[in-house]
Amino acid sequence: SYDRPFIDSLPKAELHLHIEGTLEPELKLALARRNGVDIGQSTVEQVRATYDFTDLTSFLAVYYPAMEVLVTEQDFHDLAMAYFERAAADGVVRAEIFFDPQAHTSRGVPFASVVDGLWSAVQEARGLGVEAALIMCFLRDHSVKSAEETLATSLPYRDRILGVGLDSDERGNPPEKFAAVFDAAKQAGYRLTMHCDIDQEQSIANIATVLHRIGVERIDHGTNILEDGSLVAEAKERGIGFTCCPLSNSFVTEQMKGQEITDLLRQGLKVSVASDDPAYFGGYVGDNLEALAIAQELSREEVVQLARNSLEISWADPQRVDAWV
Ligand code: ES4
Ligand code: ZN
Repeated sequence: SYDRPFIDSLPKAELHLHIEGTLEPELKLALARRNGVDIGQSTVEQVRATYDFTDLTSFLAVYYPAMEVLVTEQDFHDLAMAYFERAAADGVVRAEIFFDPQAHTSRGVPFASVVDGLWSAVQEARGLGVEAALIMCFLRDHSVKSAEETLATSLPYRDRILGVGLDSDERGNPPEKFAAVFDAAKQAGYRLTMHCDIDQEQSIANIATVLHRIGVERIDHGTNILEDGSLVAEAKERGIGFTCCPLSNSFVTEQMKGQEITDLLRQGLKVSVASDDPAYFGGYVGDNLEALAIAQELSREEVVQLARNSLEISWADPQRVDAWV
């Protein structure tokens, strides 16, 4: 292992983690039993065997059905607490976690159950030394109307939700589809980030749109920006944050895209490493940093820079960030 105690010792932020993607097989079985949901498997090995995919489409086809075991406020609390315990062990001092309300409200789970469960875990995480926050993602392969309704439903919970993002299948669902929803979210006081997935047909056009039209502060993934030098210069000038997920990339694209992540880092962009859906992609943030460091033979200074960037591009109180870096 690549000096794992050193990696773990660095204070870091996890900024790209779908909380539903932290559902480990053991917890999935326990929740299925607790809620009387028949998931068709009864051992960890059987569940793990279903976590089998080769691209985004086959991943999402496993990912969304797995959520049927998440029913009650307590389930969302337990899911998030299990994650925060792992995060603390990885040296995560700040966790801004994504959640997908539409993946739950569309199954009849009330928005309040999701947010109340996650929020009580956010508060409990302080006792573990993890300062956490919630980012609500819209599903880009659902309608604009559904996103608008989700935004409206969220407004009474505005003080518990720090920002909004955009995830799920990017193909055919470009950022401009949600431009008006993001304008309204910004008006309501939400911070903005968006996924720009790896190797899309329109990667550069979509990255230009999120920078110029949407006005995001961060881009989730986004390493295809390297294909356009003027966008790289602009992102550097503006201090745009990038949340890159090597282990996820190796599932969804068959490559870690480690060279691209490292190029952007060495050009001075605010690149960070994160874990996306760790229960499915084989590792949490420390595992992602370790995999990238080994593959790219990163120096200790570069690993430190990745951890520092994650804190600097986080949406934590700047005084808290100064104390961590
Ligand atoms: C996701 Cl890997 C990936 N891509 C798009 N949307 C997602 N939501 C959770 N994981
Ligand atoms: Zn993601």
